Amino acid sequence: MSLRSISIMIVGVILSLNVFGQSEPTTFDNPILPGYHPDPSICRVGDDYYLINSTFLWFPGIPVYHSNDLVNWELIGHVINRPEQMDFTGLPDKLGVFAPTIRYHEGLFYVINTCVGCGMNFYVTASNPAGPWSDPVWLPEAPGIDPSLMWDDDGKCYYTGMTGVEEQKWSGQSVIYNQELDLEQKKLVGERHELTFGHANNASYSEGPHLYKINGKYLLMISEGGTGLYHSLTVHHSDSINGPYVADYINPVITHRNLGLDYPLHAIGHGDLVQTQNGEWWSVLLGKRKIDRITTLARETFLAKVEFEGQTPIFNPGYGKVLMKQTRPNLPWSPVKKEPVRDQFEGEKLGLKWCTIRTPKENFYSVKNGKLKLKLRKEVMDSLVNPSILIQRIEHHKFEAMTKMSFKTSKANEQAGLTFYRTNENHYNLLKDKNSLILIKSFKGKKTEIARIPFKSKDVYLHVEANDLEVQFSYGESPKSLKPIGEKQSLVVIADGQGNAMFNGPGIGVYATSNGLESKNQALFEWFEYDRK
Ligand code: 6LW
Repeated sequence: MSLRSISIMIVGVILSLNVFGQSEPTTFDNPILPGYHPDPSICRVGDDYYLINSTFLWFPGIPVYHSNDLVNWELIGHVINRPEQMDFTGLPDKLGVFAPTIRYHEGLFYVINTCVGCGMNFYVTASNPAGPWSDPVWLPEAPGIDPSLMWDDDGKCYYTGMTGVEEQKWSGQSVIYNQELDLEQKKLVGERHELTFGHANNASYSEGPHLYKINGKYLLMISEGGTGLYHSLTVHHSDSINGPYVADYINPVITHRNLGLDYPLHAIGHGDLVQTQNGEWWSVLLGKRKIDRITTLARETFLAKVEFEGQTPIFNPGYGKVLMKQTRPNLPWSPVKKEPVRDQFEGEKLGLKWCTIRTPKENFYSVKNGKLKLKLRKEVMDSLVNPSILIQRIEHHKFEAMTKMSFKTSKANEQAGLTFYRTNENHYNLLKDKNSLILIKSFKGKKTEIARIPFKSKDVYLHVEANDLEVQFSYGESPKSLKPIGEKQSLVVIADGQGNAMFNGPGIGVYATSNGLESKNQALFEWFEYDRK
């Protein structure tokens, strides 16, 4: 080999290494956003991509992710992050902000959505997608859920949504409709048009519509079958925005419902389309991974290639299903800075990944001098209120989490520790109280004390290790001397379809409560670690 070809090879290797020293892969892995990331919606501005998800009661709500390659995503902000914007108090975990849509038009980002149980349909705008987002503009005249927006060539803005029908001809029948949205008057105007009930003659829960104008024709993409086993995406075409819409013979354009109960990825549906600056089409959609038919990580966001044959979008040509690995989009590889495994609570702000449950009405935590301080308040996580809880998404079937906590109390009612939360009725807590550590399970609202161990010292390491469908809690006075507390527990407690755990997803984090009595006490957390195994 000549010196010249060696130097060309070296330059080639250097060019294929990006700033973070990783070589550029040719493929990507699904899900692109693992863990609780349902109902994805996406838009592109130049070579920037923005993606949002539904979050029900988690606050801040509706995360905004940014990417330049559709594979590496960075959390840049939240659409709902001021308590005045929305009040989730009193709502069960399956209500709150449902499937949102993000769009960009003439210098402004729009998110349109439904707060179920808390005001219904609204939109917000921002010139920077990282925020701040405006206060909601409510659309009380818009029935139903799952609103989407599109601008036609004449500049008019159209709202597309789903709602129930007065007399159902079959179970779960619903209708997709559109109406003009006058952004000056901030309300729906003109006639409402029924676009479709879905492709199947027994289509249930036709929902999650998005309307696109592609090559001069209108493409309506919707979900059918409900967000579980029968979920699917169908498309419908029209020459006119208000219809009539004709179902595509190829429908459903994608589904996993025909792959059998044991196929490890199901519930594929609720998609949105984006065209890259290089002309490729891609879709983001939701899906559920399964272990022994059980889903613990809830609905996650997947990416699939789309190619148009005429007006018909073909999802992953040659496969027709969502792939766990495939050739990545033809876009410059743009890795984002990885979150450190250990959050040291530096600075004065909590990282964007941390959320609470329901809208906080008062400050219950602070970050200072490398510590997270959590106030004990009388609220408990079993009630439909905002308790002193901070959690982050669980993104892996096998993971470990640990925190170092300092907490002391002389009162029997005060507790603080680690929480594995799905809903107010389904959770595990490893808590320290006056003189013990207790592992408590709540399943479908029934609370069981699994183990109690005498424990006196102020500092404690609380640890959890999840392995697919099982979880082991442990504790110690040092990370090297962890001891199990209780037997291995089942993660069915926080899985889909158990009690009211349905739309939302699981989180891991910290919790403190004085169980109904006022308190001035607080728990200090020095760090919190979360890592895949
Ligand atoms: C979402 C709708 C749905 O708005 O679930 O079952 C709702 N279908 O599309 C919550 O994700």
